[in-house]
Amino acid sequence: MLIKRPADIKSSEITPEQVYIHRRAFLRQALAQGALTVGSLAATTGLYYLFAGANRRPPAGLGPAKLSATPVRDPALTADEALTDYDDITHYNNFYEFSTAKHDVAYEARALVTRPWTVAVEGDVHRPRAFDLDELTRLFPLEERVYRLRCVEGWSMVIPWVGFPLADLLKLVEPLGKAQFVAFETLHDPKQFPLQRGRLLDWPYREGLRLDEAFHPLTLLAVGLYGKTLPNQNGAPLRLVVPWKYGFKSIKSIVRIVVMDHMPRTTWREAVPREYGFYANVNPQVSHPRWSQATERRIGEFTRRPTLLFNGYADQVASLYAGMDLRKYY
Ligand SMILES: Nc1nc2c(c(=O)[nH]1)N[C@H]1C(S)=C(S)[C@@H](COP(=O)(O)O)O[C@H]1N2
Ligand SMILES: [Mo]
Repeated sequence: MLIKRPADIKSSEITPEQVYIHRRAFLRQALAQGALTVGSLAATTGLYYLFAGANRRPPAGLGPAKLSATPVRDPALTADEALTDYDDITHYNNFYEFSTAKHDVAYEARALVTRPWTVAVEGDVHRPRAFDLDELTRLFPLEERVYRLRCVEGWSMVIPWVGFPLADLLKLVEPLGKAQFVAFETLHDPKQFPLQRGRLLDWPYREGLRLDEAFHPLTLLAVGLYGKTLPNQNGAPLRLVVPWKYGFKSIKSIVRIVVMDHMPRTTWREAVPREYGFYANVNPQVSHPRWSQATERRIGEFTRRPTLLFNGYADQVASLYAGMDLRKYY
């Protein structure tokens, strides 16, 4: 059985990529067969995505709708790099509410109901308010931002997001003087998210940022990618994107944003505190306890490339952490 209750799982066994568990089952099977098959070789190397065509696809017609956005020209805010294929961005997903198998997420997420959708923005603010999703996209001009996304598992993509700065929304609700952090929560709905019926994680998925990180111009609330509304598997209808942090910080399908005066509880940190910290800044010099973070595989490429400090955004964000020991605050 894949989904074990947390009490039965040794912390060394949990990763945001339960692929670790898959891989062991998979290696056992390969060993039992007496040989590594082409498929198993593919799954443990960059060849895996070539087999994506064999995965189940949602029926056509349920897909994303067109979205107009002003492309951002500021090179500090948008990367000039080859984009990852739409098909890879939308069929190689981590979204544990649906599945721990990346290629299955798109299919499992096909019927997620994303309208109507309300996002509550509350806590230590002068003007707490619930926003309808479509109201949000009317309130703020949409921008296209091309960002690198680096997962703690050691892969990366380049994604043309459509969204608006989180700062725009926070300014509207006016944080109180004592505000220091912002917490985010994914929708909790076990009827729609099959894995929320089990205890793989302490649902709903929660994430958080320091207030200055939340106000940073790179921090985006995304409502789309590749000029279309967000596919369900990528966190429709609204997800966070924090490009200088590991991907697990970029929480999907958000329904609640809470400004607070203390550091919020966050899902992966609570599940495996030794492995996942609150900050989770991309850093090639700070290894994950079970693997190095020095290099990464860009999806669509075959050889690994060096991982960059703050995922290549050091010029913009390093000052946020001046004087902090990045090994201690991982
Ligand atoms: N609610 C929720 N948000 C989530 C996750 C998740 O499992 N549930 N996975 C995270 C991880 S580990 C990564 S790498 C990114 C993946 O985003 P993508 O599938 O759009 O590439 O989403 C993050 N946000
Ligand atoms: Mo991730």
